Amino acid sequence: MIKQLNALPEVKYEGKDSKNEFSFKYYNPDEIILGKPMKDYLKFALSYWHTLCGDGTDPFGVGTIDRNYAGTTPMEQAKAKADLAFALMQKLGVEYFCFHDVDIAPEGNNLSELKANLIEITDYIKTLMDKTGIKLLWGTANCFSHPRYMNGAGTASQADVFACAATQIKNAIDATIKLGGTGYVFWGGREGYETLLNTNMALELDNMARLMHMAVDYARSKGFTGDFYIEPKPKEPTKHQYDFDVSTVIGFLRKYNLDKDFKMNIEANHATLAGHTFQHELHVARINDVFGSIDANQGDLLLGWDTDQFPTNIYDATLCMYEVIKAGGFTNGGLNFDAKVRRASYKIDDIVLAYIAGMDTFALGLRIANKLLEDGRIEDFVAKRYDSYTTGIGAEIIAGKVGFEELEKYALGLDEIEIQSGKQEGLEAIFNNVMFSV
Ligand code: XLS
Ligand code: NI
Ligand code: NI
Repeated sequence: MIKQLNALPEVKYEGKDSKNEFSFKYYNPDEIILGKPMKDYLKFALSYWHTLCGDGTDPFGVGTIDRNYAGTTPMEQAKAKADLAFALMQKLGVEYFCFHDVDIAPEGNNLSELKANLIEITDYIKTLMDKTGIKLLWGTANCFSHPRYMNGAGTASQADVFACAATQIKNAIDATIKLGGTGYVFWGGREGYETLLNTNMALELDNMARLMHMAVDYARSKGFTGDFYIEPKPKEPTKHQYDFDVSTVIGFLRKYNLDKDFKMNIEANHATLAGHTFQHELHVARINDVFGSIDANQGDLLLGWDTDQFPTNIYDATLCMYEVIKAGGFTNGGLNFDAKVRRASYKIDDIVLAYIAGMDTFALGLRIANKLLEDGRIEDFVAKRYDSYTTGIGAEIIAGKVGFEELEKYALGLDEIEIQSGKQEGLEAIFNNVMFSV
């Protein structure tokens, strides 16, 4: 694969009229938008698992994507895989990556072998990072694929399994710190249940919180100053996942006093699986000060699972970047393409084109979101819609100066109220007007 990749041109910005498919039409990394280079607003990251590991296997067929990394031993293969990852990021100008422990290191036969492999491969990856300037956005541990986690990891019914999960997370935190990562993710792949008939939900949730506290205590003691993230997802692989959506996770974090250390890593496809829009999840995180990072992908609303497609929907990307701008941009987080090419897109060219499509989609989304804010009509409408809370009785409600007695007295003295229009269609038309005049 590396040979085919090397044969491809370096991907550069050529503008929207270019017909060169190996060029960016909207992503111009150093162009300043809202006072920052686009690349700093977008902070694109490569997902190691989909881009370097997934082979297109589905329940009906074997892999279609060549993952035969040159090298005889699993470690040699892991190194060849890392070489390909860094060559690909350089070709695309992607400056960050994200990994699970077992994406980068051979799993070996037991946890000790995994630990040793992780140390060896991170030494190697560190040299590639130093050479290229590419950085780690976040790391995580895969506590869902191995059969030992069939009943969960932090929420497993057996303490021995809990101990294995803690061990894997400890070593993944060490790897994250060693590579200078600014985030550590918890995604609860098996942290949920299939049936309440066999489940002690109260204990499982308490244990999950215990595991997270241990992770925070350990990482902070080792000097980690980045963010911890929970990545909400309502279902799949379990029927009910405990990290269901942003609101549910906020309740969990507050109950267990984890809200100082944890933020959200929000994935577009998980939002829609939870019956929300991507913007809804970002918005809820933003207004609760837990917006952290994004897994940028998109689902297929006609299918009911996490299809993890590369994002190409400009409307959703615009609303996403609108929220990101309003959140003040990313601090430790970024836009990680937790996305995979379709099974029939089996060539390395397809992976490059998929990243170009995703990066251009978010670059265009950023451009349009910026225009929407400059245009100001939507923002002004929202501000005016609530202006009754800035004076008179509204200001008194906000200031906590009135209660039911005072409000009753006030309301009984009112004449007929002229109720405002919500003006949804008009606002949608403004949105389209701005979107298509970019
Ligand atoms: C799966 C998740 C996973 C996380 C990292 O649905 O999106 O890929 O991002 O464990
Ligand atoms: Ni994800
Ligand atoms: Ni996902």
